[in-house]
Amino acid sequence: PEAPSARPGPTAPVLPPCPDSPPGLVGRLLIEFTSPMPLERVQRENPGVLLGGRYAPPDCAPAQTVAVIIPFRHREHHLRYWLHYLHPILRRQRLRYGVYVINQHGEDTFNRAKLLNVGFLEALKEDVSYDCFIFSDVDLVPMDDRNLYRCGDQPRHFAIAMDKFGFRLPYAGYFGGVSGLSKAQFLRINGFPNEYWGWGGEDDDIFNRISLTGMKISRPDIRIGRYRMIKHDRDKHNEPNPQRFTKIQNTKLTMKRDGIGSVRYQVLEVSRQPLFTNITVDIGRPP
Ligand code: UD2
Ligand code: MN
Repeated sequence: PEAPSARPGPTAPVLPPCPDSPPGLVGRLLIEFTSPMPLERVQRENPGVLLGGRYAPPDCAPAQTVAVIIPFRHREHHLRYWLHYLHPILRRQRLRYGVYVINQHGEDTFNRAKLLNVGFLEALKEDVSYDCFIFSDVDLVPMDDRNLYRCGDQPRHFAIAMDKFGFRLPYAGYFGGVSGLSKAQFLRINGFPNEYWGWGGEDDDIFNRISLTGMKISRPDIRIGRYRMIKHDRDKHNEPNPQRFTKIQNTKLTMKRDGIGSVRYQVLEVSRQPLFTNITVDIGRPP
């Protein structure tokens, strides 16, 4: 007798695990920011992305679920380029991911690291299964899709060779731009500092937290970790923070009390857009 033919059952099919090195990557990419990028076009070109900027590969099960967190205020034209370039890259990388734009409400001094802390907590409220967090400036686009946006056994620094720094690491302890930590790694350093208002220093404080807890930064090959930054002037209300030099001397003392365990904020709006989730938040102002 013939074996009964396989019929689709009531449950979803079990997908095979996604391969460690995704097939279908293209390597070096041409990245340019010349003509403006209409959001309608980006939406049209990314039909597989679900409401809120969620995506999962149709053909395999990824090992991790990645929340991409973007600190944001008044950079809509940068965000459109970011979405245009990153969605196809993340899709080719076979990631299960969501994109969260953490938009600082009001015109008080900008606070990048505090917004990233908010992003960590709010992404987990959207989906408890996030176990990898990629923190990305809105103006940074990778020039090579082999730079995989996943977490590993050490915190990862992705943006190591930027055009604005001549495609070199500006200094050994540099951790700015785009970085990634697993949930466990993030909690181990008590998250990021909330007390860096204005430009600078917060990335060095995060580097200190990682070193002080005995972890080591992992980085891609210098030929792969290449980035373009969209050229911009310094924003209003994000002046260089004059306290940054003394603050980064004191990470060891401050990291226990200032971090994910002490972040206070108020969510004003969560709005699920076609290509990202926008979370507008009141994070207060410097004391
Ligand atoms: C560098 C680092 C950045 C951070 C910063 C110091 C690079 C490529 N990046 O960026 O990671 O450490 O120095 O704080 O070296 N933003 C807004 N609206 C604003 C201000 C900032 O959306 O009004 C966001 C946006 O995502 C931006 C990011 O904050 O990309 C960093 O600010 P920036 O681009 O002005 O600073 P930059 O390029 O010197
Ligand atoms: Mn920038």
